[in-house]
Formats: sequence, structure tokens, C-alpha cells
Amino acid sequence: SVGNTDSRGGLIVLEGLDRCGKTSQSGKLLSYLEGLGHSAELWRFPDRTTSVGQMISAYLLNQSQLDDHTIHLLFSANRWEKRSMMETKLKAGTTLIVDRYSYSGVAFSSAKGVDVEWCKAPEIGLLAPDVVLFLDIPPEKAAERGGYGGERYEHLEFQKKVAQCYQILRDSSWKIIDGCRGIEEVEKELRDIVVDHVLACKKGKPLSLLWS
Ligand code: FDM
Repeated sequence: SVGNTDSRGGLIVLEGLDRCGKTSQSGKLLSYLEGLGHSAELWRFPDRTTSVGQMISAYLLNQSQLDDHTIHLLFSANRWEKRSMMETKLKAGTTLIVDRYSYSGVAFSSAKGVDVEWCKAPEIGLLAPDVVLFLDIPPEKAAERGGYGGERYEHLEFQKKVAQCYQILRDSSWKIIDGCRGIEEVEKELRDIVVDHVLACKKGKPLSLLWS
């Protein structure tokens, strides 16, 4: 047998407001999948290590000022520069757990008043996630958790607008996870969903493109 040459990794995206728990849950999912013997990697956007990523980081730290459309396109470019590596990894059978993706891109920019369809346009043709795990938590509750780091978007009033903008992006690939519960409870729910999707991808579910 030549083995299952069609088997690919899953593209698993975590989304939500700042302090919703997605970064800790991403790490937990990675260990879980690796423990089950799956090949997996943790990715995050923005990827601040590239030169585009450094421009984004300076903007988020309030060290530079950029027009809302300009920074939007930089966030998008930061995904495009990773697209071919993402496809290569997935096709090689590695599951990618991605902390923020195009939905953050559209939600945060449209929360500033940029037209939603305009925001979506540069994302067209990026790889579509197999599942989007949206960690749902009221903005007030996220703010109570503390630890807003003082970056540009980390203010309650703005996070409330982002929460509304996320609502209109929901589609059939989304799973809404109640993020107000304890870490273990959330983790348990995520594990089952992710394993189902990883197995479906392994069995040959085709990759698709945004927005679909
Ligand atoms: N963010 C993130 C955007 O505005 N657009 C994007 O495309 C992405 C991926 O950047 F406030 C925002 C969301 C967040 C900030 O995210 C940095 P991290 O997760 O705190 O690094």
C-alpha cells in the first residue's frame, strides 16, 4: 500500500475577544493532539516575526500611526505571506492550530468603521479553516479578567464594538464555545470538536478557500 496520500492536517482557528482564553486553550489543544500522536503546530496572527509583522507590532504598541485601511492590508498581507507554508504543512499532514485569523482581521477593522465587504476582500483566496472555535465571553467579563496589556485595541468600549462585528461573521464553520466556564470545562469541549475535525481531514475532506 502507498498509504493514505490524500490525508491532510486540519486548519483549526481560535477566535474571540482579548482575554477570552484562546491563547491558553490553543496551547492545551496542541499538547492534546501531540499526545494522541498527531502532527500539529501552533500558529498565531499577527505573526510579529516577519518584517510586515514588525510594522503591525509597532502599530499595536502605539509606536506608529497608520491609516485604518493601511493597517488592515498589513494584517492581511501577514496572512498572505504565510499562505504557501500553511498549505504545504497541511498537505504534509500537519494540523495547524491558529490563534486568530481573517475573522479578527475583519472584526477589528470593521469595528473602527471600515466597510465589512471592503475588509473581507483581501482575505479572499486564503485557506478556509475547517473549524472556527469562537470563545464567547461578554466584553465586561473579559475586562474583569484583567491583564489588558495596554496595546491599541485593549479597551472595553472598543472590545464591545469588536464583539458586535464578530457576530455578523458567524457561519457554518463556527462553533460557539461558552468561554465563561472554567478552563478545564472549555478544554474538554474543544478537544472533542477538534479531534472530529482532524479525523475528517485525515479521511480526505478537501481544503477550501475564504470566504465559503
Ligand atoms: N488583530 C489581529 C487585528 O486587528 N487584525 C488581524 O488581522 C489580527 C490577526 O491585533 F487586538 C488585532 C487583534 C488584537 C491584536 O492580537 C493583536 P494578539 O492576539 O493580542 O497578538
